[in-house]
Amino acid sequence: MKFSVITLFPRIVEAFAAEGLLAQARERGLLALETVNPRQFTEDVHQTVDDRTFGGGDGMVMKVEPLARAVATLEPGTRVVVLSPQGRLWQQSEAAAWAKEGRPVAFVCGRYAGIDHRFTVKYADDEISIGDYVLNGGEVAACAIIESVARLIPGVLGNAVSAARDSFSERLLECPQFTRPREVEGMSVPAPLLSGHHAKINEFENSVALVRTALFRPDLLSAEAELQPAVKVVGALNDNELYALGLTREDLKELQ
Ligand code: 6GU
Repeated sequence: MKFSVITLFPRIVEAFAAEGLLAQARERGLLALETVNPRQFTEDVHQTVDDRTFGGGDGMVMKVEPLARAVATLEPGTRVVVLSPQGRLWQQSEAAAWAKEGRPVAFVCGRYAGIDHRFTVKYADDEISIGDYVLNGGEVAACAIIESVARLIPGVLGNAVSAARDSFSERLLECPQFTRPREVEGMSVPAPLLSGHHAKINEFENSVALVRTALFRPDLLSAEAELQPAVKVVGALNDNELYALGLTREDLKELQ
């Protein structure tokens, strides 16, 4: 799958994609990444990519023409996505759909006070945000979206099971994980995880996932979610096991 990033700061994105699983995926030909700098497509000696806003607002706005010329270099059929805090909120379900479809994507990264809206109207298929906070530009958002899609492309992750089990694929927060030793600083690995009994481990992990989601991300929980059996399973732990999960008896009481 091919990703293009149209950005005034290509080194941010190139450094990001030169490490870890993304770098490996590129070496193996599972994904391609290019950056395009709109400054290459300016025609004046100052290589101007931005200008003052009409209406007298603060800050500079990115001009249409250099961005339009950058878009003209893309492979035909590329999905053009403007990144801005005004966009639709990025979601795991969409990451999965893009990875499945495999259509090339180009991200247009705004800087300064944003992009002349006529570029978005004419050239963008989509406008996306990664959350309700403001970044200095779209580069970090492009990196986040690329990583969320790339890890769902078959072969990018070593272990195919791990993507399916992650948070949000099942629409719940994941159960925390532990390794040796069993006891550390007054916290104990919960006994059900040591039982070696798969059905029991599953029931326990699902219960913890449900309880943690109810406490920390109630917005993700459906109205039909059966919370009380999960609260009972987690409530059966001793204090040191509960501590290891970052939970208290008071947390559980709140859910009853
Ligand atoms: Cl996509 N861009 C900027 N500048 N800020 C953001 C964002 C994008 N998503 C959340 N905040």
